[in-house]
Amino acid sequence: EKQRGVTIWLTGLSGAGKTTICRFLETELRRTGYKIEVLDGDVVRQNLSKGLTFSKEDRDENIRRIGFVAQLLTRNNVIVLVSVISPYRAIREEVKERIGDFIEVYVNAPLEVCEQRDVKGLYKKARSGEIKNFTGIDDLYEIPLEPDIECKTNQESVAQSANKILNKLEKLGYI
Ligand code: GGZ
Ligand code: DAT
Repeated sequence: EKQRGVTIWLTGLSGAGKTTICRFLETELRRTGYKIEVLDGDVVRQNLSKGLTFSKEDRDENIRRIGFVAQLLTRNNVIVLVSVISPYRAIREEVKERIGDFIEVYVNAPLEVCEQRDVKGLYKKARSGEIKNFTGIDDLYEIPLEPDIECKTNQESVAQSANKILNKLEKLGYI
């Protein structure tokens, strides 16, 4: 039977666990033989979105570009894993409507937890003022109101978070 494409959109604060969950899913799904692509904010900003800032306009532009690529891949039966903060609700909704086969995952850890993890030392820089407009510190994050899945990464293991997504994919017939 032919594979159906879908975009799995992970949204959440820096350090919430988006990249970690994506890596786990990527490994798991590739092992099973599915066609997968990953669009990670960090990587996209080095090529497709090179030069964009973290202003609202540029974040929305970043999300629009990623949404466009995700749409092309999804309609070609690829499972697309997107890992971006995507702090603004309106643009997330816009992308969701456009793609259709779309699963919104809210990767949720309290700001204090993300800040304590400080995976890349960016919260420290944001607190000291070295980085401006850092999401959660001096920039907005609009929480998803009705995500398809919520992963509470301070209460569950990476495998548990990833399994919630795999179960949903199975239930919806994408895998
Ligand atoms: C948020 C920032 C900022 C600011 C640099 N605000 O933990 P990371 O490092 O890898 O994830 C963050 C990444 C965010 O890029 P996205 O493309 O996902 O953002 S958005 O969806 O809002 O367009 C962080 C790093 O870039 N970073 N400065 N000011 N994150
Ligand atoms: P992000 O990509 O959202 O910026 P990350 O994946 O780089 O975040 O960092 C998340 C950190 O949290 C990483 O050190 C692993 C840890 N972590 C603990 N429990 C987790 C879970 N259930 N899911 C994802 N990451 C988890």
